[in-house]
Amino acid sequence: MLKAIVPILCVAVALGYPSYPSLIPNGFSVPNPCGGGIWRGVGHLAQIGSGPLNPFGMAFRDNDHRWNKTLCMLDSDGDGMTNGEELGDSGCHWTEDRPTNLPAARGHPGICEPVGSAKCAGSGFMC
Ligand SMILES: [Ca+2]
Repeated sequence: MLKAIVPILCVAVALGYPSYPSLIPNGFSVPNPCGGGIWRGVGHLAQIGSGPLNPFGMAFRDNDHRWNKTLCMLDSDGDGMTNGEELGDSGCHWTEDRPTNLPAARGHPGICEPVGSAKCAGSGFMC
């Protein structure tokens, strides 16, 4: 049985959790605060979506991987914008089951922006 489970776990680890972006507003189009393009691992410190979690990833995990008003109203990265404002759901109305049309994401909810600014110095994150 172990021989059957180990390969499955290895594939799951290698792929990460691709469904998580579908559980948050604009999860597949969060801008990269370190330059152009998209930050694929919204809950991670690494752009590719693996390794340690960023503050938003920790809050998402602690909220049972659910987007709701509680997570929406948080400012996980402490940059002055709520997670909802950053992800284009400033009214906190988006749900996984009834996704609404949203404006584009304005920022990254897990990385204090602008990166390298005085207000973000305490985050320790560098591009
Ligand atoms: Ca924020």
